[in-house]
Amino acid sequence: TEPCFMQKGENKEVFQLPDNYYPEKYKSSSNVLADRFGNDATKTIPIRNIALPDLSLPQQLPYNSQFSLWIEKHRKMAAKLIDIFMGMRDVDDLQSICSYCQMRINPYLFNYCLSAAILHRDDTRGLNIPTFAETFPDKFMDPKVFRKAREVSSVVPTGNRMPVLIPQNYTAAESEPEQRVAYFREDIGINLHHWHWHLVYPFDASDRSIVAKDRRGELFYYMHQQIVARYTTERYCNNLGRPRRYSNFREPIEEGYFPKLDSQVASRAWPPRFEGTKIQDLNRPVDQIRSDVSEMETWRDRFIEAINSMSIMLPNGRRIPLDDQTGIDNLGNMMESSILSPNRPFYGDLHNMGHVFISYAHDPDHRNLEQFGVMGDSATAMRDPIFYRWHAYVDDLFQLYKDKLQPYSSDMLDFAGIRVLSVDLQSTGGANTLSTQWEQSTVDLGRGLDFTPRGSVLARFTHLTHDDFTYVIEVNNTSGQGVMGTVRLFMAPTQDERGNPLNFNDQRRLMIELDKFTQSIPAGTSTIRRSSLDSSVTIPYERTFRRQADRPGDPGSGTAAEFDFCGCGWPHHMLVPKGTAKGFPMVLFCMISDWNADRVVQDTVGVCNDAASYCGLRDRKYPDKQAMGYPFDRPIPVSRLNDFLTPNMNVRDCTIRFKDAVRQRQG
Ligand code: CUO
Repeated sequence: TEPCFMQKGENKEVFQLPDNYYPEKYKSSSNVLADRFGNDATKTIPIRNIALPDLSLPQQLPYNSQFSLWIEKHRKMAAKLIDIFMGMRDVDDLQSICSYCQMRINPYLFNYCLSAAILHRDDTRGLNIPTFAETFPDKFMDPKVFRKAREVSSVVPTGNRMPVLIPQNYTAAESEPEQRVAYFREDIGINLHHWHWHLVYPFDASDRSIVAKDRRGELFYYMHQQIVARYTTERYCNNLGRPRRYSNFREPIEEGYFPKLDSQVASRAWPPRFEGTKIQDLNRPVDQIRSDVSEMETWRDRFIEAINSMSIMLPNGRRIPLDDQTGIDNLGNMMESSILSPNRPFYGDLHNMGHVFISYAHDPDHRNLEQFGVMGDSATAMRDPIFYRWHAYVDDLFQLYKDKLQPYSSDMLDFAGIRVLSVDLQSTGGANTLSTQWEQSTVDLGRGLDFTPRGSVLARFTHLTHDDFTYVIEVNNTSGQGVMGTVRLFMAPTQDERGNPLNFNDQRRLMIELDKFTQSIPAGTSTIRRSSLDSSVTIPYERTFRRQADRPGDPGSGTAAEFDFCGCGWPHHMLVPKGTAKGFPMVLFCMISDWNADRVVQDTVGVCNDAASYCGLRDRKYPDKQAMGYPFDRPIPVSRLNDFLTPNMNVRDCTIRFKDAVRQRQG
């Protein structure tokens, strides 16, 4: 947090601040500071002295406090600051206001608002910003790492530094069954994806166009539905039952969670939640939060009533129908809730306040002066087992609506003339066997360490990974001419944690999207080969963890704005569930649907479009006309997956085999 200092590789660039930009406490020493940081500078960048806007609202958040988008007071501060950043005439003015803000505004708030502004301004597309894991590594890893890193950075010269090892499974002992899926909950890439998703899809802003992205309410539903499906599958692989729905807000939460994270900004440990804690009425004047648990119940009941009556009550008392086209999008916005909710005063803020109630369960009236737990922050929420219990329940509420829809008729599923003869996986493990294991990778903590001397400090962490594989799809096209199709690939478990076969309606909700792509299909028989690396769900490891400057030649890179949008995407190393040592049975599903019915006519050249399934496209429509999750998003009135298949679909039983070994990431 040095006020006038920024380093790029070997070059040290120094901002030259106008005198009035220094905060009071530094004013008397501004010359000393400028000398200290400026003496070995390779370049000095003068900062424009602009007429400063009113920052009193965002400055109300103490510098050393936590920041949460789910707290309305914080949200208003963020909206104001984003407005200020968006309103700057040009990049020089933006740079100027940022220099002014950096020492005055809470760093989390500042970083969020600047990231949002960079993402939404036209003139910041060329700007290079570091990944969030580098800026605030304290949100993603064991604080012991920082002590070691401090040691390394002050004793060992850059170049000779060995990576600091981040332990695996450090938050609980093996006697805690939930710990078996800690590799998923605490995965750095998964948490980064979730933070990015919420950055790209904010639910509040004074500029409505920042929120009003195409089908954002539906994507809120779908992306989180997929998280629950993936997590449930991981649980089955680890002999754990599906997440129990957090549906009774009066019941104690059985699972405790002890995050073992320290906030470097707040100089505090993140508070834990003990086993058996109940959420309680909130009264925290300091956060301007006053809400009773009964309010959540009222919102929930109104949400369910809307589904039962298949209509939404508007503020003027009229009702609009929940239809096939926009129903789920409206419900997503009502549930989250976002400012696009058709009636926020009436339907309230169920999902967001669920996060808030849970994150303050340990100190609902602030008598212990504690801040929120990990559920209060989109960068950390997925670490806590209750996240999945809450989102599984939220998903059940969405399913109530989906269950009201007519099942797809065969003409909404079939593709005349197209027959999928077979679908197979080819990988190192042999045909239709996927191999998973641990892998160690490194991330640079240099930027997030708030001490000198700095420079690169690498941390090595262990995560799940899988061997690359290829889908091989045999197609027969009897239409007599070439056609365009959309290939949809999903995978689901076939049995629960006890080895009992899943009934199809449960299995359908566990269909994990693996890939979706447009394919030209010549007349006659042909073979489609598709690499797992090209998944429309994931982004490559490099994009999750490295800033753009570190990865020249990466096709998805190019600009920082692109990078920030492109930073959204399921981490590729988590594409495939862990499986088991003896092999966990899954079923692979392939459908080729008619592209003419699916296509969205738009120009996507130059748009980062390789993780559109969960993240959409920047400034574009969601690139698939079908409902998200199609063809499994609606109830299906058959009892076996095989009975559901139309000729343009096929399935293959496959196995995921896990090897308990660690390999090093190459390169
Ligand atoms: Cu992403 Cu609850 O919305 O975490």
